Formats: sequence, C-alpha cells, structure tokens
Amino acid sequence: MASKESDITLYFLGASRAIRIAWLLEELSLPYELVSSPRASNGLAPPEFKAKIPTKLGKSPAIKDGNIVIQESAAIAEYICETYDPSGRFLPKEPAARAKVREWMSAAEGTFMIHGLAILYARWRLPEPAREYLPEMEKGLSTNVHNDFSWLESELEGKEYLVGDDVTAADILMGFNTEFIFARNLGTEGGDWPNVKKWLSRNQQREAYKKAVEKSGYSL
Ligand SMILES: N[C@@H](CCC(=O)N[C@@H](CS)C(=O)NCC(=O)O)C(=O)O
Repeated sequence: MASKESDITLYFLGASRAIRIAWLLEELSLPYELVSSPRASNGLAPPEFKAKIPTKLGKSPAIKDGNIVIQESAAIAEYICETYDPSGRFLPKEPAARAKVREWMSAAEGTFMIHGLAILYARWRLPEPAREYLPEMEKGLSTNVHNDFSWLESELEGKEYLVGDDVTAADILMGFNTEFIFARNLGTEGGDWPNVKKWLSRNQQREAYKKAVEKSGYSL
C-alpha cells in the first residue's frame, strides 16, 4: 500500500529519458498526467514546451507531485520508489541489493550517457576545419563506450535482470541509455554484446514498457 495519494504530472519530451519515468509509473500502476511534446526540427525541446516545465533548466523528464517538483531521472525514480513502492520491489530495502541498484542508477547518466554523449556532441559541435578529425576522435572516444558495454555484458551473464531475479529501477534507468547509444551508434561499432541485446529486448517486451511507449508516443 503506497503511503500517500499520487498526483503526478510527467513532463515528457519525445525521444527522451522521460521514458524511464513513464515505464516505472506503469510498472507501479500509478496514474499520471502527461504533458508532452515532440522535439523541434533542430532536435531540441520547443521553447513553448520548456516554458511549461516548472524547473529552471526546463529539461525532461521532470515531475510534479502535489507541490513537489523533481528533475533528474535517477532522483525522480528514487522519489517515486520511496513514496509509492513501500515493499521495495524496484528499489530494494536490503542494503547490498539497494546499493547495487543505485550503482546502476548512477552509472546510467554518470558513466554510460556521458561517454555516449561525448561522441554525439563531437558530431554536432566540431567546427568545420576540424571535422576531418571526427572519425579519429569518435574512435578514441569509443574506447570508453566499449569498456562500459563490456561491463554491462559481463554483469548480465546468466541473468535476466541487472539486480536479483526481477526488474528493478536499475533496468529501468539503464534501458534508455543503452537503447539510445545503440540507436545513434555512439561508439558501438565493432562491439558484440549479445547479453545486452537480449536484456534490452526483454525489457521492451514488458507490458508496462509497452504501455508507456503507447501513451507517450516514445520512439527513438
Ligand atoms: N541528467 C538528466 C538529463 C536531462 C536531459 O538532458 N534531458 C534532455 C532530453 S533526454 C532534454 O530535456 N533536452 C531538451 C533540451 O535541452 O532542449 C536526467 O537524467 O534526467
């Protein structure tokens, strides 16, 4: 039984990390209002959508629950679990399992996403005179991505989910960055990670994930 009534609004930019939060909310069967928008033609959030997000940065995801506003997908997921998952199904109470789930929640942005985005930003921002060096730069930056994916691959050996026997916030946080890095081919060339691919498709077959995609129109 959840400790308080939810009153959640999720600010959902198309093709964004907000899928993590919609997926978690669906897993918990929590109702939520979606304020959503597709990306503008430059790939960014349309200014009128950003203006609706009640944070200074205007990034997605953000949530409002009653009078609390939270940004950063890991912090949002932790808040939702603490408030509406008292049995600790998605964020275990037992300290060792909890620490492992939180390790993945941090790694999703602090390790995987930062290494993938370094390549994406180089593609976007390298000025014309330096663009001839882009392939070499991508190759150099891909070392980090390969190391990260080898770690993920080894952790998934003989396992269906990252921590314990069932889905947790670790899988939910890590799903988006893994899918995104593959979809944009951010340093993944030459790698072969069959456990990661099977885990990703297992996640995507979950009813809650499919509902989140259907409601939000999420697609990369
Ligand atoms: N570290 C943040 C990143 C949030 C973020 O950068 N969101 C992107 C979408 S995935 C965004 O709102 N971009 C639109 C923009 O800046 O215009 C998190 O985990 O929530």
